[in-house]
Amino acid sequence: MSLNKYLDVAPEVAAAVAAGKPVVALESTIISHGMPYPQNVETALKVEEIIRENGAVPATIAVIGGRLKAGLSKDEIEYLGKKGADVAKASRRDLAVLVSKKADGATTVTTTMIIAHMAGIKIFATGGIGGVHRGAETTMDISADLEELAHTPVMVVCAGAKSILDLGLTLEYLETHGVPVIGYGTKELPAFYTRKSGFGVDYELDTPEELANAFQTSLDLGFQGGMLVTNPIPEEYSMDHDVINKAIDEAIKEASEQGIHGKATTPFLLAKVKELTGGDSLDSNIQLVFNNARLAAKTACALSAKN
Ligand code: PSU
Ligand code: MN
Repeated sequence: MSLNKYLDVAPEVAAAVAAGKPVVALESTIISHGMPYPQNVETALKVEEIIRENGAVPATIAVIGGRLKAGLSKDEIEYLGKKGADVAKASRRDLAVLVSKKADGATTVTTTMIIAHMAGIKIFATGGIGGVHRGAETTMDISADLEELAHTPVMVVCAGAKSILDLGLTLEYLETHGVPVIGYGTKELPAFYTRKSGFGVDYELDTPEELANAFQTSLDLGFQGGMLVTNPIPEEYSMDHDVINKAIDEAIKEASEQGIHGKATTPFLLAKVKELTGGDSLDSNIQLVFNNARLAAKTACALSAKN
């Protein structure tokens, strides 16, 4: 494999990829913009540990000093976690300028998929993806994550999407762009903090082997797009529907009153929801990321066993 000249793959990650061993990519916007310090750093390190316990090598992804990094050191994770929202949130449109300026960037689902693919990593675990925002019929606010899922062959394991988004329109967009939405052990799309959303997924698959088979088949078919696996939050950590939906409605109202728009919208809504629900939503958020890391690692092992 000839690697991109701006890419640095950590030696352990490069060795695992070269040997066809299981590797799981992780994003860094969840560290810088998704959770407060120090829980963000603790969570990021614990997620790496969970991936190792389940037989795979973790590769946390970020842009540091203009280098695309697949595999961060503890110090680099600590650095991003401490800087928090002072690190640029880097989506596809930001990457070239940040790299040319030798700047730092926290990678979203979009840029984590891009860099994972460059490094030869096929599976990526996170919390929630971006999607079509409520009111998108007038704002046109649709996350670049959906477009990336359409074009980049990486499996993304998440807990569904938060209802800060219009989940129905998000599913329509994914359908149009040919992205399969899989429910892990469920026929219903999970809504991040809750196991149910009222919307159906395309397919239910029930084991890591089934997930690996489906994704390998997509690769064998020569499809350039990804696959979205939605894994419901464990029952004991899921939140009350009414409590979370009330907080989300309030957060959306405040965002519109304050004229929040563009790339600031998602971080604003996430922080507001957290503020309105106290520590409960943060605890749920952390637990669902752990749960996704376990499933992604097991699926990476199953995929590796096929090759
Ligand atoms: N949704 C979450 N948690 C997150 C994000 C989204 O529940 O941390 C982050 C991810 O990095 C995602 C990004 O890729 O926000 C989407 O931002 P936008 O909506 O601006 O595309
Ligand atoms: Mn947006």
